[in-house]
Amino acid sequence: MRIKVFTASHLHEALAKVRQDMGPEALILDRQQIKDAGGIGVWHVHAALDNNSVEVEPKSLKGSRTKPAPHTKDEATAAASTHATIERLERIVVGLSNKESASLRSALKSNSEAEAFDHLMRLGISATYAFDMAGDFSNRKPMGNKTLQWSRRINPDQGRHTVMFTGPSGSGKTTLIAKLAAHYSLKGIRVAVVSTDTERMGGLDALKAYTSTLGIPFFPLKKASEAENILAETQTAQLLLIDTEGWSPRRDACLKRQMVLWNAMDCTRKIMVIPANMDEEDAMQQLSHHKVSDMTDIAFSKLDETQKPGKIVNWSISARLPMSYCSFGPEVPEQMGWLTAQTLTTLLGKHSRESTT
Ligand SMILES: Nc1nc2c(ncn2[C@@H]2O[C@H](COP(=O)(O)OP(=O)(O)OP(=O)(O)O)[C@@H](O)[C@H]2O)c(=O)[nH]1
Ligand SMILES: [Mg+2]
Repeated sequence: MRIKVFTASHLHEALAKVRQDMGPEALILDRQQIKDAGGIGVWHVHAALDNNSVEVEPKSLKGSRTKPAPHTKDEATAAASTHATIERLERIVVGLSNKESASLRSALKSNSEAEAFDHLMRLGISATYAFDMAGDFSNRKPMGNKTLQWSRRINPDQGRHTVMFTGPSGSGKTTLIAKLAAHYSLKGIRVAVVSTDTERMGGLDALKAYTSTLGIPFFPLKKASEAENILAETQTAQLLLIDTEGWSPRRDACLKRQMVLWNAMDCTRKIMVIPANMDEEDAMQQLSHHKVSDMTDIAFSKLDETQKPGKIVNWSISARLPMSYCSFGPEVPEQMGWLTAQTLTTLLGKHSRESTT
């Protein structure tokens, strides 16, 4: 673990330095304002980064993994002491995160910013991001937070796009593809749909029905060797949408098999679909999987089924994936949009109004 102290005259400047140097995974251990020799307050922020945490251990393995037996009494004592230290650090981190929210709130410039901060926290946004966003949100301005990334809109009018959607089982991939296929084909764009969800019973049925209603070509892709033919048959399509089997980092074999098919299709975009009603930590675990590094965007479904839509901010920042589509209902082709700084402000504003009425 790397621990470093960052100093600046304002708290938000010191936090910006932390994020710039250590990235969004940095853990804020402590912060305090210290007066220098001239009586001027300087913020000192202690931050830590675990350099080894490339992948989060799957929850199911936590505690269940057989620990290698210590060989000697000294090793056993050292292991027990490490375990005690980790437990103590975990308790400190929980305490610090409460302290962190309070100290961030007190560093905001006005009451309306503090109220905005409270709203954003209630909607599930992490304290540091809520702090960064409070100013814009209190003025109902588009979220200008530098750590938030927005994807470039997909514009099939300006050249062919091959867009693949992946994500946990039941996350809403097929529904989103059906919405997009309907939306673009009704606008006169030539759309074709491919699905790699060929192993599961009924995996192809919903898309087959949607595409036949819309009169759109549909191709199941079972083996990578079939990709060349499908690409040739769909070469006049301006938008090629690819549906995939739901995956989990715990089912690596399925993921490996799927990736061979994705790679054969030469995708211009690979979009991870996460349902907004998913448990925050479970989604973080999915997003921490190294295969996610292949993705280009993140999309969110089921925004209508959560009281904490702010989770999408934490997920997008921590996975370093720019926000793209969102879906807020099961209806095809409606209830879908593109997330921008403005639409995020509107979405979070709508929720804050709803929760106060
Ligand atoms: N309320 C709500 N329901 C949705 C939304 N998107 C999808 N659903 C519903 O969620 C369920 C699963 O959606 P699918 O599109 O089949 O999800 P999937 O990711 O393709 O699922 P698998 O292929 O099984 O991995 C269906 O009942 C959809 O109607 C949404 O934005 N809001
Ligand atoms: Mg599906």
